[in-house]
Amino acid sequence: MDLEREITGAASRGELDLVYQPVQSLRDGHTVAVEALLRWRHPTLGTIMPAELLPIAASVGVAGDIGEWVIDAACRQLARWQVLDPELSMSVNVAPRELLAPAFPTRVGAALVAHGINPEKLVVEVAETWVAEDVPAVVAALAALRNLGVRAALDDFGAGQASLAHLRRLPVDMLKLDRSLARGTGPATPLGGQAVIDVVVSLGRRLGLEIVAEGLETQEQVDRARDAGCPFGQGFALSPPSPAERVEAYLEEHR
Ligand code: G
Ligand code: G
Ligand code: MN
Ligand code: NA
Repeated sequence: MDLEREITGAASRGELDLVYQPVQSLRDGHTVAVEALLRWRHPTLGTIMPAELLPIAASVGVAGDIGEWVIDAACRQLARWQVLDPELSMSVNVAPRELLAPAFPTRVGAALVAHGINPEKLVVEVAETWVAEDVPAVVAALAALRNLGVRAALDDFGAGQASLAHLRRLPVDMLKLDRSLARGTGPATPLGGQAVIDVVVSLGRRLGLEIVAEGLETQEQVDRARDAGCPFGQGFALSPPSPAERVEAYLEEHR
C-alpha cells in the first residue's frame, strides 16, 4: 500500500502536524493546558486523522518514530507558549507500543532537556481502554515517567470495563473523564447521568487526582461537569482542536 510506504518519510518531509485543544478552568475559563493531536497533511489526500494513520504507522513499525516526533514537536511548541504563560501544560497521547518501548522515558527526557521544559508541565495520556493489555508493564512505564517528574493521565476514564481496578493500580496524577460521563448516555443513563459524574469526580478528588471532563459539546454538559465539582473541562463547547497560530492568538488575548 502507498500509505504504508509514504508514512515512513512523512515526518522528514514535514507532513506531520499537531493541532491543540485547550483545557480550561470550569470556574473562570482560564486555559491551563493544551492537548496535542496528530494530523498527517498528505500532499494529495489531504488531512489524515490519527485513527487512520496510527494503525498504518504501527503496521510498518514506525509508531515509535512518530511518537518521538510528536513529543519533540509538542515540547518545542510548549517552550514558545510558556513565554506567554509560564504555567501552561502540554498533554500528549501515547499508544501502548510507544509507552512500553524501553527507550520511551529516555526519549521523553531528551525532549524535555532539548526544549528546556519543566517536566511537570508535560502530561502523558494513556487510554484506559488498552491498559488491560499488560497492566504490570504499564505500571512500570508510568513509574519511570513519573520519576522524570512528568505527569501521567488516565485518558477516556469511565469508558472501559475495569476503570476502578485500573485506578487502584496505576500511578497517575490525572483523570480525563470519557465524554460519555458528561453526556450522561450509555450505561450511565438508567442510574442518572448527574449521579454518575458526581460520584466519579468525588472519587478522583478523594484520591487527590486532577480531573478533566472531556467531550463537553453543549453548555448543559459544561454545567453538569461544573456542578459535579469538576475543576477542568475540554470539548467543542469550550474550544475545538485548533492550529498553533489560533491557540497562540487566544493565549495572547487571555494573558
Ligand atoms: O484528533 P482525533 O480526535 O482524531 O483523535 C482520535 C484519537 O487519536 C484520540 O483517541 C487521540 O487520543 C488519538 N491521538 C491523537 N493524537 C495522537 C498522537 O499523537 N499519538 C497517539 N498515540 N494517539 C493520538
Ligand atoms: O481519546 P482522546 O480523549 O485523546 O480523544 C481526543 C479527541 O476527541 C480529539 O482528537 C478531538 O478531536 C476529540 N474531541 C475533542 N472535543 C470533543 C467534543 O467535544 N466532542 C467529541 N465528540 N469529540 C471531541
Ligand atoms: Mn487524549
Ligand atoms: Na479522552
